[in-house]
Amino acid sequence: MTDTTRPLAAQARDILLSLGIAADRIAGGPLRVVSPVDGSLLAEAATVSAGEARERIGRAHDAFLEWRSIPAPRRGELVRLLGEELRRHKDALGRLVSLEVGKSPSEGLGEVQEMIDICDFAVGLSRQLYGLVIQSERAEHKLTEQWHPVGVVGVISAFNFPVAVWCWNAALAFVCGDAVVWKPSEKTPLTALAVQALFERAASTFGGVPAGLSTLLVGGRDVGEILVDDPRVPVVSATGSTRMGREVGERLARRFARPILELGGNNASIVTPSADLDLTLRAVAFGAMGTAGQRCTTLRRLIVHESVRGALVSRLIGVYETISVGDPLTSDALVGPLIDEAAFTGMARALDAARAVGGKVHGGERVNVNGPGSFYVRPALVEMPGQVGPVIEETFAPILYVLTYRTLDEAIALQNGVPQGLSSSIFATDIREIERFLSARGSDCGIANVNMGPSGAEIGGAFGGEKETGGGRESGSDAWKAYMRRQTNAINYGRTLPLAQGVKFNV
Ligand code: UN1
Repeated sequence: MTDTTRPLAAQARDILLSLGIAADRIAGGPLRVVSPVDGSLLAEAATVSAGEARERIGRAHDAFLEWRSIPAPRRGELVRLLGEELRRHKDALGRLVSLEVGKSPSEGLGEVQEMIDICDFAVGLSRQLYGLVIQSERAEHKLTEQWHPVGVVGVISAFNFPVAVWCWNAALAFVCGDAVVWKPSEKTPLTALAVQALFERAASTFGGVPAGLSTLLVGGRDVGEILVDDPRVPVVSATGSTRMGREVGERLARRFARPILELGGNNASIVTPSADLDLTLRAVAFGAMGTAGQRCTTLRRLIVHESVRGALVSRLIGVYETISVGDPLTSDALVGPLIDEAAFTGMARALDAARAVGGKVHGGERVNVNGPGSFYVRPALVEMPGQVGPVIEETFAPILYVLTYRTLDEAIALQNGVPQGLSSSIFATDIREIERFLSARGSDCGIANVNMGPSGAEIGGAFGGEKETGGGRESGSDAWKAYMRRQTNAINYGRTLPLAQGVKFNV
């Protein structure tokens, strides 16, 4: 168990060294890793050079060439062992997530649980990478469709889910027969080092895993670009801002590589007259303020029917005024720190922009918890005159804009009237309103929930969204197909050669 009375850097170091990470990987390197909890320096991580990055991608490619021939259920065994390591080290890794990202202990552990869940899912999947048998139009012919490993999968992950999102991608990629090269956020290399160490433990228990099957590239943007541009990487899964994703997507398109993009969200909930307001209040609180508003799926817009607006907003203001903001490691505060000063500046700028167009801001001020090096805020509730100004942008901070509607059509138009399309939800007990929201004319998002907020998805469903969210799908359902290549086979088992579409070609 980690000694939680030690300074944060010592705790992080204890965890990393106990997992077998060499001390020189986390000291004296060029990448300064700061804890958002108190602004203290956690480590100075080593980074890879451009040459090393290319060499590691090459090794990952070699590993793929071997791994693709291992039977998929056997590949699943490696992922099962990874899940075992994650179970065994759940407390330590969860703690490291809290140290590096500032999540509450419960959310840090929840992130590791999400990894375990996707490992379990992938193990089952390793026996279910089903193809198809298709009826042929020709006599004594058969059409089949099968799925093959695709190659090296590049994963570029964001700070807010520093390890779970890697696992969504990697657990599927490994059972699909691919190698994985991971470029974690520059803000969170320590959790990435820890996960890579756990993978290596699983690999050594498995025995005979080709070297380089899972490869970590700690570094900056330049390293990310090398990964995105390398022709040996046919699939790149990137999570982050729309600006980053547009660049990645364009670069991948130039070389016809496959993108899996999970970019900005600007998620809304519609609160209808039939909503259960007690449940709505609790769901809105978690959706908008959980993880200090730093989830892709965070609730950012509340679209409330005029008949319930007064009652709901006054209760919400009460919750916003009293919600506990504090050190996630030493208190049981529900709202921890923002990741850094830039996040705080972005929040302040959005609130100014909201005021400038007539928004009424409740909360949003900085709270001094652990001195000037860390950035804690009281979450902001902003009553807006309409969907204008900063409301159509994603600000990665706990700001909830409140809008009012009269008809459900109007509410859905507001919900869909932003460039992003990740997640959405409706609070209602009227089945017509619920089904209308879920219908083809309803929410345009990749995720549409009922009587819960837009965040906190389970791994079993496909995760991702439309429009500027990037269109990628990760995690459950049939998201695995993006990590394989599809092959159509036409097989003639007769002695004649009938041509498709009845074409004649007699030589
Ligand atoms: C993200 O914020 O990038 O649905 C992922 C959720 C989490 C994952 C969020 N399971 O909120």
